[in-house]
Amino acid sequence: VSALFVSGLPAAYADIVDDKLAGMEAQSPIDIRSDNTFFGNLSPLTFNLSSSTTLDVINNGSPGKEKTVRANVAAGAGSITVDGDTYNLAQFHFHTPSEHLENSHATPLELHLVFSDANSHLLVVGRWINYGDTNAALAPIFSNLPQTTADHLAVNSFNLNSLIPDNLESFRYTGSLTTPPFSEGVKWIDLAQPLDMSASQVQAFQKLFPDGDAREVQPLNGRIILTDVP
Ligand code: BO1
Ligand code: ZN
Repeated sequence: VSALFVSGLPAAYADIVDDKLAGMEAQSPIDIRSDNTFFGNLSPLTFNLSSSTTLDVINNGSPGKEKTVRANVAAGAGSITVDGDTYNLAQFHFHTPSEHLENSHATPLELHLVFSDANSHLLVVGRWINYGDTNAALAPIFSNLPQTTADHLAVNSFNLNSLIPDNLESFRYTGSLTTPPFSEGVKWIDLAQPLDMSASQVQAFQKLFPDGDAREVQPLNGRIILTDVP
């Protein structure tokens, strides 16, 4: 069925139609609510992250493309193992406001850590960012954000462990990239424990993307969200 010819389409479908993605039905981000999550024992997450990696930070602000500040990490800098599969960290980046909603509420920012396995299957670890104390680990990035797509910021020693909480409770579901080409089959692990940043750090990012760079939430279409948050 081509959604392009369906009238009265729910608003949530609008950007799928715009992007001629009719037929793709397992998209991200989503609204994670207590009434659409199922509690259970989830398989353990094993992060193996460098405490001192180099970052190449770019501003990928081209309209119609992935619009964010992205930190490319050195090869071998990090991995996650889950359900017997190991995925290597390729990059992390941010969205404002958060793309995933928590009980229909956005937070000021969301972190995405993008991992890829030997077969190029993608797994994204998401983490909500709230207003709080200055985030010292992220200060070298947020105090020197690349202002244009021509800018590169080199960070020579970044502790990737600073991005991951001790408490690894999460929400897990299968979705898509949130930017073109919106490819599906992406494993999403949204950590329940938020990260804190100061208002001025958040503001520095929002200045780069005044209209935000978050995609609207997408329909679940029968998918389930699993959680081990009590
Ligand atoms: S997101 O986390 O859903 N916002 C997201 C959006 C786009 C990508 C990744 C995550 N793009 C993909 C590219 C792949 C590349 C991978 C890692 O990023 O489509 O070709 O390997 O950089
Ligand atoms: Zn993202």
